[in-house]
Amino acid sequence: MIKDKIKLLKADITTLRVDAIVNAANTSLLGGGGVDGAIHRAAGPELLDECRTLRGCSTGQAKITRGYRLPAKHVIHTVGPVWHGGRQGEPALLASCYTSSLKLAKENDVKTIAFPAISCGVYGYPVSQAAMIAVKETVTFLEKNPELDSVSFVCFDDDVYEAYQHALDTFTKDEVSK
Ligand code: AR6
Repeated sequence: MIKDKIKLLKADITTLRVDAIVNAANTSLLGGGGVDGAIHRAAGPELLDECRTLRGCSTGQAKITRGYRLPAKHVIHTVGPVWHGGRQGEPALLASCYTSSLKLAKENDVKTIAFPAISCGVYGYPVSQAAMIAVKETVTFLEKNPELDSVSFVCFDDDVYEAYQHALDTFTKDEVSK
């Protein structure tokens, strides 16, 4: 079952021993606050050195680096959209963050991956809508790509956890009724 491959965690993503953690980065890929800052602090300066070679990343796209001092082997850096009210392509861009990251994971033989709630902090995306997009894109990808073993959604805040729980319940019901 797809739902058995999806986990909901309350954790600091920098502590996870997975093949790849996803970073909610900005287009420069040169670090920032929030989860991006936490990942760079935990990975050490070598991460920034590698990021400098990548020449940035467009919104909705993703790029991969090594994990350096993190327990995770890789970091997949993706750039979520800034929320401007929802009519400037934000849902498609956020969906693309998930699909681009998962595609990059597959291409790099990543079997276990953990996502933060991309765009749900400084970038202001409404959490309930973001959680539905994250879960929907992940379920669709897992249906087509069974080689991926597990996808964790890491929720730092209680409201984020509840939103993902609701989204997972929605999609779990769909799976059962198929
Ligand atoms: N582990 C898991 N989740 C975390 C952690 C952590 N250690 N720290 C924060 N979060 P944000 P965005 C949650 O603002 O909205 C940066 O400056 C946080 O509570 O990190 O995509 C970048 O450089 C929230 O739910 O990312 C960009 O400029 C979620 O991660 C900009 O922020 C995302 O919040 C990106 O903004």
